[in-house]
Amino acid sequence: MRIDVVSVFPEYFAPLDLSLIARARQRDLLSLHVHDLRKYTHDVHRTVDDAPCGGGAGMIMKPEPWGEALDDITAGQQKPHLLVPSPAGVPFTQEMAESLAAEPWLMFACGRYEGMDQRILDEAATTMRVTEVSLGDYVLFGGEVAVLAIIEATTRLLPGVLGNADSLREESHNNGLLEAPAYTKPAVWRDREVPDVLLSGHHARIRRWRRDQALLRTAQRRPDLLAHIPEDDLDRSDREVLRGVGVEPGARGMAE
Ligand code: 6GU
Repeated sequence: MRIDVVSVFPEYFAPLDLSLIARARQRDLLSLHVHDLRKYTHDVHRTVDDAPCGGGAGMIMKPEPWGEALDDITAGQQKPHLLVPSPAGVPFTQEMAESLAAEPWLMFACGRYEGMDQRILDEAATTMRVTEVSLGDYVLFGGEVAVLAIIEATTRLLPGVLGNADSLREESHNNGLLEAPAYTKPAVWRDREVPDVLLSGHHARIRRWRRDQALLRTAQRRPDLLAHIPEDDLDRSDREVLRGVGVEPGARGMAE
């Protein structure tokens, strides 16, 4: 996979030289390039923003440097999928990470200030796929941190990037529920015990306990996720556990 990132703060992406992403780059599983938007300015002040038309607070990123940057980096036949981080985008999800991981070329355009001139996105959309994507319902200074998160979530799904492929398999097996709590040795630490069942060696019971914990956690923290579990995925014990915390399994609007 190839990834290009354009930003006025290329230094933000130093973490991509660390750890598993660095290893993926060394092994040519990932070709990653960070570009400084200011390289595509021509005035002494290297201006990338201007006041919003129609008035209002903050500054808007100017179209000219972005136009040049996108033309330069994407010159040629094939075009990348352009991702633009924005609190006004569609929510980024694991499902989107899986779909991005299957693409040959991603490009990230990091906005700063109050956003980008809309014509940058409209123009880009005439030659490439453009998706505005949000990390969640809160506001960051700019897209850089969001892009780091999206790159990490996506590249760890590329074949060969994660040392232990079982980790990925187990995640998908947790099918729409939050993970159960996890423990390691020692069995007692500061008078706190690892739950007996996890030390029992009884695999069926351990599986059941983890499933119960996943259901309880999800009901408490993310009841919205329960609404997406297909009815047929819930066995008798699952239903009992959910009823125990006042969730009526299968009722439409289980999320409420
Ligand atoms: Cl993707 N960008 C910015 N600037 N703020 C955000 C965001 C993205 N997601 C949540 N808040």
